[in-house]
Amino acid sequence: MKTIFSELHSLQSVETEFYRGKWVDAFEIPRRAELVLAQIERAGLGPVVAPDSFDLAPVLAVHDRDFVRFLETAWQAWSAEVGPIPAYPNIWPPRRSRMIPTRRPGAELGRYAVDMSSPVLEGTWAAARAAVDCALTGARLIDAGEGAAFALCRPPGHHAGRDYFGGYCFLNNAAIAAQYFRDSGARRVAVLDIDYHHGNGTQDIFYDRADVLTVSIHGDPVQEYPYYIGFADETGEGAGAGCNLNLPLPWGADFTAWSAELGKGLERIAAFAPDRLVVSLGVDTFEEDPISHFRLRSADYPQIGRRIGELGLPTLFVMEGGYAIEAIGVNAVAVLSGFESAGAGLPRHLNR
Ligand code: OKP
Ligand code: ZN
Repeated sequence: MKTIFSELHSLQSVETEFYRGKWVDAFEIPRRAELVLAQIERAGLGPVVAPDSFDLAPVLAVHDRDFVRFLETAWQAWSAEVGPIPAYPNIWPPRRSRMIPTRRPGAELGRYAVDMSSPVLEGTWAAARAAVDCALTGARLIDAGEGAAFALCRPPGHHAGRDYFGGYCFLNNAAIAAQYFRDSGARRVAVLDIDYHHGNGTQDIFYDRADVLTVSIHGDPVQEYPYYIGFADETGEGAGAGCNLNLPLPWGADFTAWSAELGKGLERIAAFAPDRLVVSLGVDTFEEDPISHFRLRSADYPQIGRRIGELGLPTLFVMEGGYAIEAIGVNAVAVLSGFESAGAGLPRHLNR
């Protein structure tokens, strides 16, 4: 399958992050994407192509206009006042505050940020836009007949909601691609999120909709980020009732446990009979991941891909997390190769 990749990802780069009360070496670093790219080439997965440029319409089909305006202008506003240093929130709106619009840079940051993991830098907007372009180009390739594509997105996206950012995410690449599929004629789209962390942004964006099924397998929010959302009793609301499936697992879950949840997720997706599948592909489920607590091994990842491939759906993989730097490439590409080994991902005209 084709990989869509932009060098602009490297514009989102910090040395340190605030983790458990300390500034430590950053986990979400440009080298992550470089190592996935290197493994794609080593494994001969397929061509690596640059993204097309899309206008803001597909972004605004998912995200709030004022939030997008904020992200686009935040660096300019912050650096003009504070200087050329990373913009971190240090204040958040209290509950029941009236959310009176503010253009004070620090106050606006806290209004839209949910945590301190995603500083706004000079190149953040360009990097986030490029990641969206990768996802949308992948979606476009699939609409044009490819059976699968891999959007090597960085920064990741699944924690970004309609009007908030955090968890290393700014724009929700997977959700934007899912909505693009809807707008290009897919009647139903499923999003399967296999990152270690709950895909809270994606869930939130589609929570009241019957046309997009969201399924996430993740660390139980009782123990794990994002803490406030991702519980099994969150099943969708309104027209979307029954169209969200959360499959939380406790710290220490191994592949046997994880695999059983994948089975439930795949079964739900098959019953939903979507026209397109988007996979939020995180490999922070790996046993050596430095910020996560599942116990998957490298040998497990091809099986995950194979089982997703057995759905036989046109599938867009979108890169999310994975912080065990030495294994991220091997594990991510193993999912994609496993998917192809199921006979999935061939151009659709060869299947018909
Ligand atoms: C992004 B992705 C927990 C700190 C968590 C943010 C994690 C974001 C993960 N003590 N920091 O889903 O891989
Ligand atoms: Zn994650």
